[in-house]
Amino acid sequence: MSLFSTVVATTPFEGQKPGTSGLRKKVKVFMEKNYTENFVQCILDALGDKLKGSTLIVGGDGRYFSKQAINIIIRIAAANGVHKLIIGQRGILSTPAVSSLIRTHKVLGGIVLTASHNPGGIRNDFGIKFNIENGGPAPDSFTDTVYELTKKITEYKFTPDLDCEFHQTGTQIFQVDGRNFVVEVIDSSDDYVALMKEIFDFPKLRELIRGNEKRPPFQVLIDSMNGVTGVYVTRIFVEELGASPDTNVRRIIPLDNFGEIHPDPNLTYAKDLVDKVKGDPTYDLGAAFDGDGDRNMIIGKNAFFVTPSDSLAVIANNLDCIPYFKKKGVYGFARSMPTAAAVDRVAAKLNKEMFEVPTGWKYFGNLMDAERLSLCGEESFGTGSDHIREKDGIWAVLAWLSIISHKNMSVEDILTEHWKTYGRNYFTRYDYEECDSNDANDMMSHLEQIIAQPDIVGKTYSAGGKTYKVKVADNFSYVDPIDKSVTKNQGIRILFDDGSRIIYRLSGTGSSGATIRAYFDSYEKDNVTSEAQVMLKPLIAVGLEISQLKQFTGRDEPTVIT
Ligand code: VG1
Ligand code: CO
Repeated sequence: MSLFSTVVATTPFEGQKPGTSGLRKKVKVFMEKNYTENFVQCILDALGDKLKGSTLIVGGDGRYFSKQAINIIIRIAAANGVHKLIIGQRGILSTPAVSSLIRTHKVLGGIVLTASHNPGGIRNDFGIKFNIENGGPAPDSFTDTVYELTKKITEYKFTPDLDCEFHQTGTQIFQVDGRNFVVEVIDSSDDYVALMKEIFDFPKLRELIRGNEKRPPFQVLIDSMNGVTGVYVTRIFVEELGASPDTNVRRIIPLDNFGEIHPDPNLTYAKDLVDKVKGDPTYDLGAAFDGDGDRNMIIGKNAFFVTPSDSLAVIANNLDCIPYFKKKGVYGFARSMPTAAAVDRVAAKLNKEMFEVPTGWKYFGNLMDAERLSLCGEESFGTGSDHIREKDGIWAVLAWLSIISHKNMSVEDILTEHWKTYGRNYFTRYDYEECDSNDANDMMSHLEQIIAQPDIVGKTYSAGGKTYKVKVADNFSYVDPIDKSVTKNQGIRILFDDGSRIIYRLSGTGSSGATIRAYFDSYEKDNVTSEAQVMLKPLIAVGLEISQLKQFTGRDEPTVIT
């Protein structure tokens, strides 16, 4: 059947500005007439001449409104001369899987439908993100262009009669405006599973999970939190590695509202998993992922918590346990600025380059493409390597299992050994979610004034019997070593002369109000087995005093502590 596109008149929406990782708003906002259409058209317009005849990957975490959004994307893409869309079956693709598909199929990019760790369902959040040719999140220059286009859009192109199912795998060819338009629906996990099998030693991991004559099965509890990773966990952990579908995995059916939970793998929102592992001493390791599968949380026996900053450092220190790195070699390491500097110590010892970038995975891509960076992470439960250009939750768990199998040690013993070698960076993050935006902005302006004081360097602050002397106070800015692009205002930093740090920034992934993130970290050479919250108490007190957070926001306590 021959189909024809039309041009639909529209008017701009305010606020279609992508944040740290795509555009995130309430589902109801995306449902407004032309809201999603406008944004998708602007993404395609920002691709310029490369768009015509191109192929794009489309998929997401399956949250509420995904299917409607995919139908919109299909009709707009066809009308704009895109040649082919490769769509995950039922619209399901984890964020790491999209990144991998872009790379293996060598296509122009991918549209990822997710608001990641934000809750889903009709009352909650939806999101759209564009990933570029290298498989990574679009850089600021691209998203700035998209945003500018959204402010002046007057029409979008649409193929109203194009009905395309994406429930079954297979290829469909349509005639649109006299051209072939192809939709290939693919299995959501085949490509990703193949990639993981190239990176890790699956027979060895299977032996760990199943046990052998010398050691009992290593008991894991893998929690997909009703997000997209369920599909991949079933394939990899149950089918490939032989984990029990009854006792080793949980919440593995992706639900469009994530079962009304907050699919964010941290001690607050994954408390259910923490309690299960704590309550059952047979479990050796617990892991959880976020809605779109790029984040991970690792806990050991009795729910011994591994902070993401430490997880990154431990993986960096043990890359020789992973066949991929043995084959490919190891370039440098990187972390986002607020991430504690544990990995820096490993880099120094192994004589590797070390980079500190702004918050958000998009800042790692150039370094990876230039073969300067192999492994990186963020304190926000993101860990990944140059196998793709997104953080990768399942990859991180497989990396940990590889280390455990190689060293034949428990999670806690691996950490303790690491701290004894390198010392420990105590770290915590306080989130104050859904603050009033004006209050949060006022507090940030107040902090700007503090760091602008001429006598700030050398100033001392005391609490709980400890005194901290300011060494540096600034608003973090970054020059990309590869393309020299400059990113400013990435967080207020107050660094003290004993190496302790306090950082304040506003979240760029929320969909309403403002979330203040306060990060605290300090380094101890010898005292490595204390409680982080106890160790950091004086620093936190100083941080709250400097920011006057309570006076500005009225908040006594953070909503989430990690
Ligand atoms: C947060 C994290 C950041 C992460 C981003 C996307 O951003 O702090 O480290 O890269 O989420 O993660 P913000 O601006 O809210 O602090 V995901 O898993 O939501 O794509
Ligand atoms: Co995510």
